[in-house]
Amino acid sequence: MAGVAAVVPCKDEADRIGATVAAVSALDVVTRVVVVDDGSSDGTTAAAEAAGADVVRHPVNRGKAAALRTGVARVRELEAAAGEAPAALLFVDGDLQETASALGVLTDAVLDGSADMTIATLPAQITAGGGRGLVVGLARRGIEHLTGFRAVQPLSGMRCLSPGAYEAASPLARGWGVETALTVDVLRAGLRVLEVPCELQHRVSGRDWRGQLHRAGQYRDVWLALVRRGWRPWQRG
Ligand SMILES: Nc1nc2c(ncn2[C@@H]2O[C@H](COP(=O)(O)OP(=O)(O)O)[C@@H](O)[C@H]2O)c(=O)[nH]1
Ligand SMILES: [Mg+2]
Repeated sequence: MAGVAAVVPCKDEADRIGATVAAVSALDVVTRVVVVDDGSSDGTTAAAEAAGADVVRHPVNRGKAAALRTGVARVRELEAAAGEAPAALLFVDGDLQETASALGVLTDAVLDGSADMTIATLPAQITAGGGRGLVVGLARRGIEHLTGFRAVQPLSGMRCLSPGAYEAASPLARGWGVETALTVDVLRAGLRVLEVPCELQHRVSGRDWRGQLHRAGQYRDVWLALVRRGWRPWQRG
């Protein structure tokens, strides 16, 4: 595999994206960083470009899965133009800032072929907030029911995928269902998934109305992704 290409989907991260891009770019194995600005209303695009990322912008907000798809298409386009083989993919949330430098441990197992997809598990977060685990519980139960895999942090967005794992998970599930569906689809293709502890800190959604709205949207998308893959949570057993 020809190194690692990072894809950073984000919205309204002008204050954080520069530090995130700098930290990811500094990883030895990372050959390019593509930021997808998903209809931000702040200076996210300018900040990402100033930090040296290749930026693709959605004029209107289309959700995280669409942003990832746009980012991977851009990576493949750049590789084809340069005559390079497809790199492994590193999906990175835009709000990790300097802590994104800890992502190196995610790439090792994919590059040495011992896993097809790695998922970062995060330590306790310094910032306050967070939900009451409803969405996490839903995703964990659904993934376990469909695949037998018990995920510690089923919604973690930091993942490294081999080109084959990405193909197996395509087309990606919509919106916030993308992480849950990635795990189910990669496992169902007979590929290997590994959770790897990673010293990351991100902005945690709060308990205000904005945070609750975010979690309601997450719940809907995770539920849809699981039902579309055959889980019937309303039936027992
Ligand atoms: N593509 C895309 N990314 C988003 C959107 N909203 C948030 N994000 C990004 O998704 C990541 C996680 O979002 P965040 O608000 O931190 O949620 P939390 O970590 O689940 O509490 C961050 O990198 C955000 O910039 C969106 O509408 N579209
Ligand atoms: Mg966050």
